[in-house]
Amino acid sequence: IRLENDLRKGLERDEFRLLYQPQVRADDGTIVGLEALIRWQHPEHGVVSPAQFIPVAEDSGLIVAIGDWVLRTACRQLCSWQATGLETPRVAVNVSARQLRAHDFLGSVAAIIAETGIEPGQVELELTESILMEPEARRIDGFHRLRALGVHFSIDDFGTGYSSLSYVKRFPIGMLKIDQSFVRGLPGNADDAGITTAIIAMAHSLGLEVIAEGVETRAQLDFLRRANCQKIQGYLFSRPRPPDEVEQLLRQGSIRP
Ligand code: G
Ligand code: G
Ligand code: MN
Ligand code: NA
Repeated sequence: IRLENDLRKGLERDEFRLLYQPQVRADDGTIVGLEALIRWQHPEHGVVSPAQFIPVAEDSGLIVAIGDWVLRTACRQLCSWQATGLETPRVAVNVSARQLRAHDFLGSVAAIIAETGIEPGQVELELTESILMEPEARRIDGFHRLRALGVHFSIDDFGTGYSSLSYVKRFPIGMLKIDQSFVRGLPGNADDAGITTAIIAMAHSLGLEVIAEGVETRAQLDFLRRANCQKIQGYLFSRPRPPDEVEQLLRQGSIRP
């Protein structure tokens, strides 16, 4: 209850901020996306990880307000970069299951896109497999409406959930994000290497893009390049960074591993 109250106050007092982690092309390091990752600067406890407060936000329903804040802040950031003449890649925002179950989440996405004036094709929503396991027709419609506007959808932490893939047929998914638990064991662990290779091949045969998360070493990158993984995200290229540092990277256009 303490943390819940603090979260509520934190929203009022503007204690949250977004970091952005670049996503790059595997072949030449061109920046092709930014994942927005929330941080909470708590007045007493310092920086609190979303791993700690997102579950509390979900249980209390505050995830709806926080989720709207994240999307609005990310859209505004891209628009303000564009206003200075900077070309921006798309921004990916994490969506929690509870947020999606909340009343008219997809409607609020459309409203925030309209309100901020961002080009819808610059927005990507990261969904988890569990979200897609409980579909209702109305919600699937909502996804297709946003997709028709230009919004992109990806599956986060791919391979850790049910991976039934039947949802790929029903939802307008464009990209799979290979979970970092598989990337960690590359290239030496035979299971991780096999799973990673299989996910990449499967994505390609379904016409989906694929990105590997949590890439930390040159050996992991080399393996993923040979396996034809198109995109990379991880500390090897960049940690999640504050907007002023990301702006410098965007001016460079690409990052060396
Ligand atoms: O950035 P970090 O590795 O600390 O993130 C920890 C977890 O918090 C990850 O699972 C990440 O997806 C999640 N997370 C980070 N930012 C957001 C956000 O804005 N919304 C939601 N729902 N989850 C987030
Ligand atoms: O659940 P999700 O995939 O959204 O979580 C992403 C989390 O992974 C973020 O909290 C981010 O800080 C973290 N992360 C990003 N790149 C790396 C990396 O190369 N290594 C590790 N260990 N964590 C990473
Ligand atoms: Mn994510
Ligand atoms: Na992930």
